[in-house]
Amino acid sequence: TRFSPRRALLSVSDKTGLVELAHALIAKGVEILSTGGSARTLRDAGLPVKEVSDHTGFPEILDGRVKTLVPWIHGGILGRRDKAEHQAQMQEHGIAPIDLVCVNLYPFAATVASGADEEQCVENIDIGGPAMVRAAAKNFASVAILTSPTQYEAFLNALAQGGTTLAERRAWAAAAYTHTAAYDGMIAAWFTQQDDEASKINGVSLPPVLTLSGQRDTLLRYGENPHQAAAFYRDGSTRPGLATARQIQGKALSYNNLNDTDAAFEAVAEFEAPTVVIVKHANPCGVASAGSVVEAWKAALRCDPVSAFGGIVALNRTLDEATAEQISAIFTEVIVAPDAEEGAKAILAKKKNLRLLLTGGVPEAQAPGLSFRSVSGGFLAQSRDNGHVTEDMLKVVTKRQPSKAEMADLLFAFRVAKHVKSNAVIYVKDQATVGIGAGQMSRVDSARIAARKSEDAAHAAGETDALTKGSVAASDAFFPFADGLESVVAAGATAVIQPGGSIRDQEVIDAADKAGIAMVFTGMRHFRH
Ligand code: 93A
Repeated sequence: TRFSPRRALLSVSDKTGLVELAHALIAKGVEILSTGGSARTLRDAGLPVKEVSDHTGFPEILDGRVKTLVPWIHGGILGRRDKAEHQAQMQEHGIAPIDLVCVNLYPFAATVASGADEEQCVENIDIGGPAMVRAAAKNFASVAILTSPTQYEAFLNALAQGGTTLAERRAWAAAAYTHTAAYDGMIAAWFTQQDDEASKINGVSLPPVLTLSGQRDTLLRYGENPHQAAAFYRDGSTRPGLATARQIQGKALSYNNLNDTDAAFEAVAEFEAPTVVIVKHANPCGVASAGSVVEAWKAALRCDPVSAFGGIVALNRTLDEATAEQISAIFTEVIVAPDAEEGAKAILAKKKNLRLLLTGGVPEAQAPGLSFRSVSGGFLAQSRDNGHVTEDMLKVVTKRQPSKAEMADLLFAFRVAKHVKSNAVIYVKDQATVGIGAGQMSRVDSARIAARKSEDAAHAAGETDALTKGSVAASDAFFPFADGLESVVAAGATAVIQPGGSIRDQEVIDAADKAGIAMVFTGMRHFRH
């Protein structure tokens, strides 16, 4: 059964679409109640509107802190239409039913973001708005609640068809509680940031209460595996990355696609020069920087062309025609880039299944933030790994100093290591990975796997020497014993970068000196699990 409102309360901070909505309601004979600023907007547009204070006979007081927090509003929203006692009590107290509530809240987040002082932020904590939103959502049996201008069109369509359905009102109620929960979450986060000095770790304060909240955006076909369910939830972030990605073409995105795309794009964002990252199963299988994107692609692909098949490719520059041509020569699942030339788009259009995502920018590798992982009984939260090792942080611990070229490759290798699952050992030559060992329980195994993969790559390229010969090596965490170091030396590395900090550092340094290689310590570890 469809339901048409006779009385509506419009009280909005974001006045987008307000006049059009009221106009359509008035045309249907609906009485409009409204608070100060909203009423003014409607009157200015020449629409008949009744101030809430005239309706209730009670003025807006305390600088507007109490506008709608009165029984004549909340009784009108909450009274059950199907209960005679409710109807009788409403009559007795002169409470008229309100069957449409359209409210969006004081712009708390925008006020905080504008750098406003504490008093202004506090004044922008909406109390009456969420109370009405929650009340109307509770009475969804008879009341419609709209919390965003994006819902007006659907509402007006329903009205044109004779009124809103129960299913529609229930869906708006769900959106309403999601809205107020996220709103309170932001306020809680702001308060805890204000006075959480005591629980700061490394200058980052972790809130005592964390509510994960996000708007379900895309339902995905399934999760990591077909027997799992999955969706992408937006957390409101506008940082370049998945949040800003527009899909230009290709099949629908899967859970694994999104996870891998994010990993690839976060990795490519570490580099200033034109860079390409190829990811497979959340690990890079080729990373290279060069003078142009197409050269970077060729060098990245050379590292592990077998794994690159069906991979995810991320660029930190506009995708040009030459690169699009090259990438589309092999089977690729996703390409993500800040932008693409029209010619490049035309080339990819021939590959119907290939997904092209354009984001308008690259992620900020050094931005702060929190990352989460679910565990039984809750979740783990940590500040984002935004660590960025630079040359001035490095300490040369061997007799031999790295050459200038080795130094550049060492830094490159360590930035890649940050994005490879632990234990990570990476070989790099000329700003390109030539061997990546990922996700092993023993660091020696990661070193050996990387070297072996590099031999395969050399073989595929028709070269006789393993690509690791004359390379540099990075390890995401310290070598606990000399054996890991000896294995990268055996692979042909001439310089090594690692955090240092093992109780056996001296053994490892001695082994490096004995082999005549250079080694630098970063003092920063990049575990990634
Ligand atoms: O200050 S409040 O917490 N107290 C109230 O009683 C109240 N009633 C509505 N905020 C209140 N509102 C909010 O005012 C609404 O949520 C809306 O965001 C805003 C609309 O005010 P105006 O119509 O004066 O622009």
